[in-house]
Amino acid sequence: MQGKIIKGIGGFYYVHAEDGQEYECRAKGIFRNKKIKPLVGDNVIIEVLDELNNLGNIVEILPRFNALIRPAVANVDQTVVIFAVSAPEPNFNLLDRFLVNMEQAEVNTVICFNKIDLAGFDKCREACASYEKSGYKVLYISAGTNTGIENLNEILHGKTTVFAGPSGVGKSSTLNAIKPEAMAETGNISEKIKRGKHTTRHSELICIYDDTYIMDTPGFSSLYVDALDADELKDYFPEIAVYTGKCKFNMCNHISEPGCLVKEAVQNGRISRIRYDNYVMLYNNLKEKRKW
Ligand SMILES: Nc1nc2c(ncn2[C@@H]2O[C@H](COP(=O)(O)OP(=O)(O)OP(=O)(O)O)[C@@H](O)[C@H]2O)c(=O)[nH]1
Ligand SMILES: [Mg+2]
Ligand SMILES: [Zn+2]
Repeated sequence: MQGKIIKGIGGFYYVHAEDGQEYECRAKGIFRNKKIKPLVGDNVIIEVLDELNNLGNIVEILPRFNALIRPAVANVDQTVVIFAVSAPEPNFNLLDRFLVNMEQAEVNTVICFNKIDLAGFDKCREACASYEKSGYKVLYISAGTNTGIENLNEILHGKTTVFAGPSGVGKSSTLNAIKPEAMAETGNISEKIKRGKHTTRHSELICIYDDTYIMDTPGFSSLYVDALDADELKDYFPEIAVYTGKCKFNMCNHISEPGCLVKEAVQNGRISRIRYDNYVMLYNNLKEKRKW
């Protein structure tokens, strides 16, 4: 029988099967030997061991069309990366590292700024305008006051979407705003440290309606940009990538080369200073790493 892994906890995989039931499954030894780990989002074949208690075995993982490492999920159409405009304050460097990871994985990403009720629309727009010039779709929402949720809903239709972002930004709250029956657990922000408690501990796939799924994932606090050369980084910033081969030097990396059109675009505000500075920082990190 075929099904989809909707959750994995402590070696058990919860499979939503085509008979409409949920089975608690183990992955058979062959996967462990081959070092293949089933992922949330995987389409699998299961054998039912116990019909009364809904227990089974995963006997086959069907081909994945993609798989992300962080968060570890498979068969993803797009990600919605959620950051709060306030509480916690947005870390744009972390956001840019996430975006580079998604560009590498070739997964389309929409940026969603949540908690606009805490800062007011104008202030949010000013703070976040950087990303509108980046070529990414940017949404402003408040899961708390149900603002902008329809706009988010529109892009979800017919797709499997990962909700990713740091802890406490409101991923689970946003899921609940979209589908109150999901009743995803949300945590309170500690007033002192302005950080969310890590309430979501396991990635979980939730069916919103036919053919439309959301993966709620635990928050991340660090992310690495590696597995690429410094020279390749420019391909993963869409608004910088369009300048490839157009500067004075054909191989320009837009760092300190003369006649650089990217630096000119930063000067006159067509490319965001925040994004460019993060690009330079990541570029230098990658260059450093290669020396070792
Ligand atoms: N003011 C305000 N608070 C919000 C909003 N959305 C979420 N919160 C609050 O922010 C806190 C964290 O929300 P969660 O939905 O648990 O955050 P999360 O991203 O799922 O966090 P992790 O599961 O730890 O990754 C909760 O106290 C929410 O009530 C919002 O739009 N406005
Ligand atoms: Mg959560
Ligand atoms: Zn250049």
